Amino acid sequence: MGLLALVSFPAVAQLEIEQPWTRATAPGAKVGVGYMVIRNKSASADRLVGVSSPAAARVETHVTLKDGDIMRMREVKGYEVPANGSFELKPGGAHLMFVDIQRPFKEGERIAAVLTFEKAGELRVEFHVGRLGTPAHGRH
Ligand SMILES: [Cu+2]
Repeated sequence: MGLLALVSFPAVAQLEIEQPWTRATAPGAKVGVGYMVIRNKSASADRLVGVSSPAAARVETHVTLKDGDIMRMREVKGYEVPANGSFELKPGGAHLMFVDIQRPFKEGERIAAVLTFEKAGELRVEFHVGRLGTPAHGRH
C-alpha cells in the first residue's frame, strides 16, 4: 500500500453509461424518470454528484424504499459507483427524477442530460424515451 501511494494515477476515470432510458409522460405530468447503468472501469470509486437537463427545471437523484406495502421515494445526495463495478438505476429502485419538465416526454424522443461525477467530471447522455408505463413509480 505504501508503494502504491507513490504512484500518481491519471485523473481520467473510465465511466460508461449503459442504456439510458426514460418513459413517455402523461399529458400534464410534471415529472419524468430516468434509468441507466453506470459502469466504472477504473480502480477508484466515483460518485454521481449532480444531474442537469434542458428538459427539466432540475433533476434529482432518488432511491426507492419500502414502507410497509408502499414504495416511497427519497432524494439522496447522488450515487456511489464502486471501483471496477457498477450502479444500476431501474424501475422500483434508484432513479433520476426530472422535475418540472418543460413539455411531455414523447416516445421515440431523446432527452439530453449532463451527469456530473466527482472525479470523471461531466458526461453527456441522451435518455431514450420509451413507452408510457404503468405508474409503478410509487409516491413522492
Ligand atoms: Cu422519484
